[in-house]
Amino acid sequence: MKIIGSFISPYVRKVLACLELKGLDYRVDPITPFFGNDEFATLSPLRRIPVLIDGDVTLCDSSVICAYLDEAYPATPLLPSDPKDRARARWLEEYADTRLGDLFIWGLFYQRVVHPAVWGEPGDEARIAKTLTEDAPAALDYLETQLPAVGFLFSEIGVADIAIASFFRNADYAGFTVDGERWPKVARFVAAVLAHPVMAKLLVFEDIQRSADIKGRRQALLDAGAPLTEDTLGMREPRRGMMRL
Ligand SMILES: N[C@@H](CCC(=O)N[C@@H](CS)C(=O)NCC(=O)O)C(=O)O
Repeated sequence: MKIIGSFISPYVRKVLACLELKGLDYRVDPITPFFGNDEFATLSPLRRIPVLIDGDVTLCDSSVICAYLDEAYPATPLLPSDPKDRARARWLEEYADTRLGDLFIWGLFYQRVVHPAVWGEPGDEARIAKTLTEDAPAALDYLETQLPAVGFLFSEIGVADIAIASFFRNADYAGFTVDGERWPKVARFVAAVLAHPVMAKLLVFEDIQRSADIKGRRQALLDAGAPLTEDTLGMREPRRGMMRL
């Protein structure tokens, strides 16, 4: 199986962690968002990552990909078995991808990390301030009512736990930490999921990607055991996709 994506995307991380949880073999075609060539656009019409290629099937969108993985490779399920729990897991996955994505990716990580690096300009300070003072606290208030005081959401770790925690790792990269006194359940839950072996394993590759010089990055990742394919879809100049700015 091939995943087109970057180790530091929260949506890619979610898919890779689910592949790890299921013990499936995969390779990553390492593309940086906004730098995809025309072939990438034919595989991903919204120009977004991740993309999964499994034999003759090509799929976009992390939720579609994880649902496919769970149906095609049912061992170690990503969802609980009870219908009500399954529905709640899907909702929390959707809440993470949509709301936490808006806040932590587009409101913080994109503004503070991606925008200066890719477009060479500072991000939107007003948007960062609104995210930090209003929108993120409201989301954490909601999560505090949804997350358990111990363990994972359901009996075993699954896609909803992984999706939620994945966004907090990018929030951390953008300088945001959860106030454990105000949101103790969120702080404990995020720490527990990020410490799980399937997430911890990926952190090694993320650290290299964030710190290694771009010329030495590929070799550093390979040396650390990252399962990479050839880099076939990148290009030199970034191209704006259909970003939700
Ligand atoms: N709903 C999609 C969102 C994927 C997404 O937004 N990925 C970002 C990287 S974190 C991307 O590729 N952005 C490029 C763009 O919007 O042009 C999913 O769950 O896979």
